[in-house]
Amino acid sequence: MPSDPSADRAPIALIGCVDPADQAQWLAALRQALPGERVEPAGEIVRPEQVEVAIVANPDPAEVRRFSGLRWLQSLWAGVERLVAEPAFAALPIVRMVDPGLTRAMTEAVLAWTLYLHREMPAYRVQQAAAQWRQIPYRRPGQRRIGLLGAGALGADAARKLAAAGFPVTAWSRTPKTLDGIATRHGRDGLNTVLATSDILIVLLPLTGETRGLIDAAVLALLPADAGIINFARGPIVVAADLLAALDGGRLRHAVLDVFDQEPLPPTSPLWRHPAVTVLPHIAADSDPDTAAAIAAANIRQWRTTGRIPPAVDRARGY
Ligand code: NDP
Ligand code: OXD
Repeated sequence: MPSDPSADRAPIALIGCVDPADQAQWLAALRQALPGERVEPAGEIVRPEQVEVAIVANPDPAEVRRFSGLRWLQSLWAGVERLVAEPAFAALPIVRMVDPGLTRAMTEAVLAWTLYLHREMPAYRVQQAAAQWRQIPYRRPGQRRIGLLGAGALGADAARKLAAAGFPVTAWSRTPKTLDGIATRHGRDGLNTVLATSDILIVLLPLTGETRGLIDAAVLALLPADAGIINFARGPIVVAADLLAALDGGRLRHAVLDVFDQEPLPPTSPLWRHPAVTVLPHIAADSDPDTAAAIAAANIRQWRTTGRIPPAVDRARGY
């Protein structure tokens, strides 16, 4: 009788899917992608200290602490700032999600909401509510400069597709980067150049000690008059009060926000009802169980075969 390789291995814990339907969908996708493993919800694991690897979906760090024998974490999310900030995991490698399926979805969202601003949809929505027939002069994409903060797995692809759609793009990163057909800048000095040429500023940075509060009143003041901003990264990178002041003062035209300091965005937040703000419920690019489970499975299989943990978040950089 063939032996079951999963029988003598500790299970892999799935931590952090709180919605039962969500959890069932992830479990099914992960079990299908990892036929030689037992993937179990964290709450059902009787000997948590035996678990060596956990697959985590934005978990409460306290829940992860129960698993004292962990060798590494595979995140189903691209952003891992909560885990990185947890002192108890300072020595635990965190492998974040880098998935071409997620990148495709994010680029689609970047294109959709860039075109939303570029083709003046917020203004036409307001005009329609007032039964106002007024044609806003058309600008070609070549006349709308885009600044992209973040040129990593997500930002680099979005930059390429925006450039292919005809927009002049300047991408900003921490270290120097070369991207075909795209102007690039890096470091704090490079930021000012990017801001000055961003009719639409798109934020795709990780949340770190350096990026928290980066987009404040001083930074917003460097954008061209009437600029738009899209934040698809993390709420605390943009200082909400400074953003509201810039919108109220008429310096900025419109903000598209998918991420917030507190999620869900509390009903009392002034952002909900602000005429120059489009609120999205963190939907720019959701991890897709079908594609993300395959990436997590490939990482785990590689670790089982070689003993090498896949490339993990760099603690010193914070991402
Ligand atoms: P990567 O780590 O691949 O890329 C990060 C980019 O940001 C890199 O270009 C990096 O520079 C740059 N960067 C980091 N710190 C700084 C800094 N201090 N100054 C300048 N540039 C900096 O991340 P991803 O592209 O995969 O993801 C980005 C973020 O998007 C995630 O961390 C997450 O928060 C968010 N996200 C949001 C989603 C949503 O649905 N709203 C979905 C998925 C992700 P360098 O190239 O030099 O390293
Ligand atoms: C992520 C996200 O980080 O969905 O993956 O925000």
